[in-house]
Amino acid sequence: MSDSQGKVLDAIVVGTGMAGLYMIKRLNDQGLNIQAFEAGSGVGGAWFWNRYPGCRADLPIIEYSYSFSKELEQDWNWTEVMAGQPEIERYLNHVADRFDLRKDIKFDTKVTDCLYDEKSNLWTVKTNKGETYTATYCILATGCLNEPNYPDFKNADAFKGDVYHTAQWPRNGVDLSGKRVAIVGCGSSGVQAIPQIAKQAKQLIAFQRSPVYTFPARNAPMKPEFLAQAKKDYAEIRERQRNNEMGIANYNGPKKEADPSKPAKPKPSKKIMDITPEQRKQEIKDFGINVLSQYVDTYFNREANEIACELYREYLRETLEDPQKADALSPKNYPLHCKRPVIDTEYYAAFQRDNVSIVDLRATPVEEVTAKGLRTTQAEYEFDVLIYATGFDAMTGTIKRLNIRGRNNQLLADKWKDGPRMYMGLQSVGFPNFFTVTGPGSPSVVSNVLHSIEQHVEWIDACIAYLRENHIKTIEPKIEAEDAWVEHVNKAAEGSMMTAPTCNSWYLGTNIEGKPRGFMPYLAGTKTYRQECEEVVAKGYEGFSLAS
Ligand code: N01
Repeated sequence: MSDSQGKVLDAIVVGTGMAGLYMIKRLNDQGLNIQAFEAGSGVGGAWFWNRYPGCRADLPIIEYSYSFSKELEQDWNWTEVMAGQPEIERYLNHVADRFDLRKDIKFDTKVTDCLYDEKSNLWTVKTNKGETYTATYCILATGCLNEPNYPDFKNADAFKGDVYHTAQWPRNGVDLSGKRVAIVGCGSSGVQAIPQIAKQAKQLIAFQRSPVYTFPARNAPMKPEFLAQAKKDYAEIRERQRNNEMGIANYNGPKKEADPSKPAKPKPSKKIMDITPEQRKQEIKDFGINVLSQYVDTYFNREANEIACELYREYLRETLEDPQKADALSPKNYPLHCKRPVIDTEYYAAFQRDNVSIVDLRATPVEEVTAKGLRTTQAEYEFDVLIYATGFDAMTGTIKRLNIRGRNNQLLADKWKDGPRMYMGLQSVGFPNFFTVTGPGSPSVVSNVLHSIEQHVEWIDACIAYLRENHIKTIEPKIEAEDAWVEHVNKAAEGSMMTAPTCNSWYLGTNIEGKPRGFMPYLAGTKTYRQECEEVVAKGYEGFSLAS
């Protein structure tokens, strides 16, 4: 059992999205003999698969880009403030070429099994191509949002038209012009896709179960002078990211000295509870609806949150001409900040168009898929194309579908049947030398995920270097450390709107039928988490067993 040359590899990397690419680069720099596998035909991970119309970053791209290469930062010229999928995919291809990473990647190859052998301390990895590889370290860089979720509709295969999922969009695109299109799901993907599809399609019906709180993205073409300044300021931007719990610098150009001759620029209040109802409305007028997402008390105080929710609904009633559409699009039964923030470009404007309608699945649920469309409890809707924007079996879906077996042949999916159990989101007891990049129990998706990816990759890379230098054969968490970490992760999420009893989300796993409810990412923040990771190392890999 070996790679094609008959050697035992040092490491195997599964997945070549943002995490996998950087992992390959770091391991190459260490001089390791590695092999990476990619199910897609190109690099990019989420940015390879999610190529639906309107797909773009939800953070300013200056901050959602690699920081590991100063030269890359200087050379790459972003064209939009919040870059779209094509540009990000181009960037990741550039990264793969620039750092010569493709030579280590097998494309169109799915890993099926990762099997640990206790006698040799090696991992055997099998692929859908019938190949078998053996390595000392196995690193999953499969991303948190990878396994598409399809609704369990009755007669799901009955529809005779074309069916797509936003997370598996065809590489050559889809021409929707003149078509009658239906989209199921109005989360981040649906919210981005709907305005773009509405412009092409003859008719668009949005089948919506839960309306979202969404805020304008404020994307714009990148101004050359802003980019030039950001390039000068990158060191400071990265430092500010490291000092922020979300990994976000909120960079807005260089800090300007206050001009004492001019009145200070007004700022919104910090807390919604500190201002009167009239002031709240005035602040929405002055700063835009986004202001509601910025009041700090709305994150933990239910009363403050409900005030913001009601103001949001009022804003919808004022924005949308059709009161029925306004009502259908109004989130009612769960708090703001429960789900991942959604940002949009002209989402509500799309619903003002005559060719766009909405079906409220809370009032009239889907009964079945038919040959011509979808039947709800109220009517049968006919269309030519059905698009699922129904999200992902997030964080654990891909990992649990792999045949990952550790000590005593234990299946990782079995160990995680009641929820993921990891130490620091990096390793799981019983699976020595097996790492996940941004695994459950790390900040990952509740932070600027690329910032978290870089931190995790660097930690894993340094850990492997340490093991090799010190002739340590295996690293694996201690059970008491793992148990304590799971408890610590649960505690960190307590009291947050993300774990409110009325909240359902993919963070909690409740979007997938039968998945146990539990908050999977670590909410204490990236700065805190980085310090905790550093402390673990400073104390000789505290919480891990190292075996020589
Ligand atoms: O998935 P979602 P997504 N019948 O789970 C509905 C990232 N992302 O792909 O809320 C009917 O948020 C579901 O309804 P409900 C980002 O992290 C980022 O949109 O479960 N409807 C919901 O409306 C994001 O959070 C960007 O009641 C069903 C929708 O489908 C994450 O990906 C862009 C249903 C799914 O929403 C996931 O976003 C896009 C059913 N059986 C995505 N099942 C950026 O901006 C599900 N739904 C970078």
